[in-house]
Amino acid sequence: MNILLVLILLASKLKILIVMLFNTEMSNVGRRGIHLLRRLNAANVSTALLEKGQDRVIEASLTLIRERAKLKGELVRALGGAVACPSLLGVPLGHNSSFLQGPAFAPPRIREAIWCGSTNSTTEEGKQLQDPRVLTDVGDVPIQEIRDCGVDDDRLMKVISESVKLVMEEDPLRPLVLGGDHSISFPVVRAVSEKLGGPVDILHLDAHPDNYHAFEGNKYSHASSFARIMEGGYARRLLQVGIRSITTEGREQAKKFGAELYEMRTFSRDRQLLENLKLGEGIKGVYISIDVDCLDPAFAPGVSHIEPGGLSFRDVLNILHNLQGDVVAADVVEFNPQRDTVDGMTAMVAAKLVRELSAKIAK
Ligand SMILES: [Mn+2]
Repeated sequence: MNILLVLILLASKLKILIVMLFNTEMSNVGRRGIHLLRRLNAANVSTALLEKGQDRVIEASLTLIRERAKLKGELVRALGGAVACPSLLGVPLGHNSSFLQGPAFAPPRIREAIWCGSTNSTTEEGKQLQDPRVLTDVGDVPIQEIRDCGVDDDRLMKVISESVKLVMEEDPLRPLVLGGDHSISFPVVRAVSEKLGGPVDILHLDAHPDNYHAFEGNKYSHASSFARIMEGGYARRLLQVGIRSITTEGREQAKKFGAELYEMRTFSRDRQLLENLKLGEGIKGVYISIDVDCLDPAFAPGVSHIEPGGLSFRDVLNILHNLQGDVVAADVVEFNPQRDTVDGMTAMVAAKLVRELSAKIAK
């Protein structure tokens, strides 16, 4: 009887141990992501088989974007009269964030808020968003589906660039990209510059300069995208506005790249200049990158990196509305729905940024 009791006790202890081990293993898989699974698979599966499958998935993903862009381009051209038509392209990528990965879930929340019944579809300066010549949509790059097949970031970044080029292929469509974390700006700007055949001027609104050489060893980090952009020669001028969280390395990198820093601590002095910008002259145009955390958290709490002391929503709109220049593409990044208020206030903020950018691009 005693022996039986001991055996039962041992078995339950063993079960607890197994459950603990299993949980640890699962959380490791979760943390290290699909690349661990890829290595595990690689032991038993030939590389050729894996790569062939990845090629097919990527081709299918690009085909959907290509065909949607073609259809939307045909529609806009058939309606006539449009010289530039912004087209949404979602890039639901969050794994290059250094802290939280919620921005991967942003594109559908932003779309939902753009068309939310609580407001009408007219932009502040009177453009009608229901008109496909003012705003169209080619859908999302299926980031998670591609990563799930073990595709690495070198290739994934190329897929993002390729997707942007497919939109630009369909004149008069211009990419208006929904992030995602800020790492996506590198492949997007690269594609825009390569497709247009020269550098652009970049207006970058953000609490952070995102110019680390390789943050935490990741060259594709969301904190390193502007280092990649400047190294690639994709920008002539880089204006970074709203900056209020910058390290010594950040300042050194900004100096090295010749970036023009407009910090919050001197915003009242710089306001006049920033509300009268003229960019992109003599080159391929202007690219606008808006990190939602450029705004003070009072206006936009749904971000991963809450940094007090930022721009008001009206400050940002004044800068955008008054900007003179041909805006060839733009992105809105770093909205994190997992940190938003229950009524989705930051989603509405991100959506209004997208709506006003659409009005700025459309002509
Ligand atoms: Mn930021």
